Amino acid sequence: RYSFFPGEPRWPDHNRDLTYAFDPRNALTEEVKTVFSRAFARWAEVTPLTFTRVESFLTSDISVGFYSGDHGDGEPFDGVMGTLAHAFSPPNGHFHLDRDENWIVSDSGGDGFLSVTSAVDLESVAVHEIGHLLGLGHSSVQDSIMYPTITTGRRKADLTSDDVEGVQYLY
Ligand code: TQI
Ligand code: ZN
Ligand code: ZN
Repeated sequence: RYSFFPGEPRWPDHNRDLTYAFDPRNALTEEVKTVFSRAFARWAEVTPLTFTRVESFLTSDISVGFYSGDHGDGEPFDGVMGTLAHAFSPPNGHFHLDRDENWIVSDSGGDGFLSVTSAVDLESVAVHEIGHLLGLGHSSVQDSIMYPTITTGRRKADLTSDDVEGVQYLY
């Protein structure tokens, strides 16, 4: 079953139209940014929340960036595999990804299977981390997005009823 962070933090009622921005230092391609917009859209579909991409990285509610190793928040990344990404509970909004992973950036077609043992599907990780950004902890339901394991090379980006029930409890 779904879980929450201690104290059940969530985005406040007056801030349900959330903005997100990418770290301009990453110079991400539109293809990569589109993967994130698809991931946000999955959560927007089942909640009253909206997610709008803005340019100003410093004032957006949610900030997304790829970093290597120690990047200044006391939770350094560790190179290929191990920690892939982290996101903090509301209303922090920081969403960091390990720049050193072999990220699979795929379009919406196909099932995203790739037989590379160290490749990780970006959209799957983004959907999971956005769950944390919204206040969800880990789930005990194996197929859920918030279940704390991921299979390398595999896409798992569809919300399950467990994820939906969890986020709808909060919003
Ligand atoms: N990063 C962990 C995660 O996002 C960080 C973490 C550990 C965490 N415990 C937590 C975050 C408790 C919030 C609350 O779960 S990770 C997965 C998994 C990671 C893991 O890099 O290990 C995904 C990132 F395990 F679910 F597959 C993305 Cl999808
Ligand atoms: Zn970080
Ligand atoms: Zn997690």
